[in-house]
Amino acid sequence: MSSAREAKSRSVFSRTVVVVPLTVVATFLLLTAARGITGSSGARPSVPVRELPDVKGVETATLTSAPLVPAPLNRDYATKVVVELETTEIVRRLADGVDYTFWTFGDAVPGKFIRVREGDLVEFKLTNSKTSGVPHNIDLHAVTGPGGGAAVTLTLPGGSSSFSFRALNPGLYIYHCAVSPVPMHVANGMYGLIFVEPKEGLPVVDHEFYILQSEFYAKAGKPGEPHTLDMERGIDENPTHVVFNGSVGALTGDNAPTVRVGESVRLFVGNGGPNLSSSFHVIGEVFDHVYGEGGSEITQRNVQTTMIPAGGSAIVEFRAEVPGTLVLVDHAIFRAFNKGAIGMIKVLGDEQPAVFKQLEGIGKTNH
Ligand SMILES: [Cu+2]
Repeated sequence: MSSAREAKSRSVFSRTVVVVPLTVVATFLLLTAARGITGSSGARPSVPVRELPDVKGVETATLTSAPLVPAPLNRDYATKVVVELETTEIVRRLADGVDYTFWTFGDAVPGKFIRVREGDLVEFKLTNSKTSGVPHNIDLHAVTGPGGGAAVTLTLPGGSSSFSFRALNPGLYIYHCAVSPVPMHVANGMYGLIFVEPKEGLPVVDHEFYILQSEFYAKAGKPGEPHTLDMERGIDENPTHVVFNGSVGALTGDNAPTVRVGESVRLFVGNGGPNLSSSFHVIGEVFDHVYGEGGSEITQRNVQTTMIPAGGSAIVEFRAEVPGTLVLVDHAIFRAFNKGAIGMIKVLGDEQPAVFKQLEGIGKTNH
């Protein structure tokens, strides 16, 4: 046999040896995957069919500006909830020496926090200030329906629109403007959070706070005029500022919320983007619970840093065990120390040396 034929023969042989086991493995994997889908009983799991509960009464939603959260609803029935929100265009401080022309929901960046209950019939009324320069609308990620509501809420300056939706899925959802060009409306500050409280409620905590990360792409105007959006920086995903609650320092110093040692804390955290994902971390704490991606279940315990995608959220819970200043950061750390993504929660109370105690050294605790 020539060396060429020998080589061909070896090649055919080795291919046979390899191909047969691969076929067996592939068949095994397919069967295993099929069993995984159908379950051991063989019945296919179903996407839930949601019952629509009876709607009793009507109430107007209480809306809050960050870092405040509306109180838990404590209702055991569904109701009709009226939500009224106005879009505006206002000039406000973004950072020291940087005023910016924000586009807002409710004169606030982030927009007002909305809290409804699973099963509620939400009647949403959007108005656009007559001082606005452009139309706005709203896409609530909690909405099951065209555009999350954006398809039916295009609202001219001085106009209004309304629609209703059922809060079918519990969880924490971003809302945002979706008028073209969408990135411009989002980059100018048009986002907020709506929480659809599970019908059984969440565990009672001592404090709930509203935290939203977003980034800005600011371009200086003419002397004396506010900064506006730099579209090129936006396209390049190169922000000038990354912030919690709409401006540099919105959650630091005198703006930092205060809790006491031993109290439990829940943070409703959103990421308005428009581009960056957040590596959300609290320096000096561990999240006892994370409701991953803002869903309605605790998906992880004992977490250091949780990823929050642009247009997404997370709920985190912890107990403040020792006094000091907790520091909220995007742990993509240049954003924190060079672009503004720092917030604080002050924990007041007695030292807890059984948990934390300085033994020796020149450092000191930060409270
Ligand atoms: Cu808009």
